[in-house]
Amino acid sequence: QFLEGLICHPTFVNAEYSTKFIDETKELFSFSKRRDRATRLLSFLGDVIINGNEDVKDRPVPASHVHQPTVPKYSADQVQPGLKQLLDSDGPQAVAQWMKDQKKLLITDKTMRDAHQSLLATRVRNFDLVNIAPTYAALLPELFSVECWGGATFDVAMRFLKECPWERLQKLREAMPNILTQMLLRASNGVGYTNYPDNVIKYFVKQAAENGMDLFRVFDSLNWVENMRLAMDAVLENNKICEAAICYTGDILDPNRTKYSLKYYVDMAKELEKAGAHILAIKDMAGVLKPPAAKVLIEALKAEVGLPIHLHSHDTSGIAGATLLSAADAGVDAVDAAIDSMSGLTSHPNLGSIVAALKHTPRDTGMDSNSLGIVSNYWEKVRQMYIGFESEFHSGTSEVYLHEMPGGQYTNLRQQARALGIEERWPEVAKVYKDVNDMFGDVIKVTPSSKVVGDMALSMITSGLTKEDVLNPEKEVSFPESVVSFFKGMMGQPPGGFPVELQKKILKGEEPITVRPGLLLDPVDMDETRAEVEKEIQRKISDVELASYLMYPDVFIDYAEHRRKYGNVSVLPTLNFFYGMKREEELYVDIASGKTLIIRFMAKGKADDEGNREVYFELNGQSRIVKVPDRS
Ligand code: 3PY
Ligand code: ZN
Repeated sequence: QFLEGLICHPTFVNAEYSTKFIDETKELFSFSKRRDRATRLLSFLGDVIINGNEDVKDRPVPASHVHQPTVPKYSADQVQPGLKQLLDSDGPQAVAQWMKDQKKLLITDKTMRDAHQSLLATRVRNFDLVNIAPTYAALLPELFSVECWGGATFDVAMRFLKECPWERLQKLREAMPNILTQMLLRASNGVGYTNYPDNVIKYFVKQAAENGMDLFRVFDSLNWVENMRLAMDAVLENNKICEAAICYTGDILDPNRTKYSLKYYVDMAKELEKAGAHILAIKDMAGVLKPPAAKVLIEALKAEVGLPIHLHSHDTSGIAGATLLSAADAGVDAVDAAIDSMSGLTSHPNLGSIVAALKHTPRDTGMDSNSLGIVSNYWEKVRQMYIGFESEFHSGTSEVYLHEMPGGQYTNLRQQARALGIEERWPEVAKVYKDVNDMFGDVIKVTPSSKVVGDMALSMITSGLTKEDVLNPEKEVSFPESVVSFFKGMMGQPPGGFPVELQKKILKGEEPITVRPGLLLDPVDMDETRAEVEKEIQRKISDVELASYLMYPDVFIDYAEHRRKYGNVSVLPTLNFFYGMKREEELYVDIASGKTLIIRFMAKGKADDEGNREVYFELNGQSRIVKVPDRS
């Protein structure tokens, strides 16, 4: 390739070269970079062919007819301007005002984040998200926003999918230039499970804003407004849309559940309005807001608060669609839904059905059902490739009103139960989850407080403890780390405080904190941290990589090592990423714009004395061999 590059180079062809030509013509060597990228990808594929991808081990495998779906191509002139242009030209307040001034029911599509977090253990890869994004831009410009980032996706992208969450954001932004991008930010818990120092949260929000995020839905897992302000202010400082969320739990119509009353929600909404939110979200993370309660809640909020209201729910019960329609009647401005083939169960109500239900009514969404059908067909095919991550749930369940488990946690907790060998005892897990909630003082359950409740429930079941054992001051109990941290106040203060006796038992004499945890955490020295990371991984890191490290230090280091060894594996189609290649299969891999590798898997060799096996490929027609340690 070097010679080929040399003899074809115009300077060489025109005999205009001097003795310095080879030293000064860097592009002559660029093939080695490309070859290096190719070698790393072949090593990855070879490893998956020999050893399998650990993440799908012992999971159901897609049927043989399942394939990577193709997408229709749209040109840039088919993309109409949308709300993104309004945000960029007139700012976030103009978007909020526009929401209130118009009558259609606005819809956010959750498919690219919460829906797959709730149905497929957050495993949908950059490849499948970015592929369909131009279709969204061309066919679905009426969407209010596309939630495509944040929540658990940040962690899972690096930890399991070995891909860069920031690349996801940048590529989606580029592919959907007219649609608002939306993310879920866990206030001071960022996109993690613990409280981060204030400067880390500010840095993270700035990076997200600069890399393509438009609308930040900010919530605190205990509905503690004090703990939301910092993240909200960071969004406001970056001139992006600040959507402050109230997590909904309990039942405002149940006279026996007085802790989370209508007044509680209205008061919190007023606080968030004062704190500078542009939009108010009602985040019904478990899907327990019933249709009649939605009407009462939305009417009250519309009467008492000036902000546009955005309702989020999950369809675990099977009737969340009715909740959205009831809220639409009551005047809610926007709702969350998922594309048909990714809707229902622990995901969200069906977007296409909401659109159809409201046709020829004053809240007609104006969205086109045919376009939605095209997008839904794509997701249906994508979903088939992720069958390994599907949950066991096949129907809606009214049990959700009892345990109030968030949709995003449902499938994860079940995976955890499975890893502990107690999946068979799922009904018991759900019951103990409720007991833990009662013991902990009826807490709001959403990441990370929901993890605290889930960890405690699993720990009680695996160690055979009852509620009475836990509450008995005489009985020695070993509490999970997350539970201790929660009772120390490290996730903030729950409404109504902690149950005092249990807190004493858990903290064993240690004093809890009562202030915002961020006030006690020292700021991170960014330059020093950057230098440490660069030393550890032996290369320079970008600003967004620093943000990844700050959120998940160990996960980032592992991911960086994977990337060093195997390159950017997000360019591989999903079936090949999870299941390797079939013999004689030919694969076209776009490693950069205009640069495609043609990979054909030929054969596997026998293991040598050191336990390595050769894997034979053809790369762009040339034979290539990679050596892989056989761990199978
Ligand atoms: C998350 O924090 O990831 C959630 O989806 C909470 O509902
Ligand atoms: Zn959700």
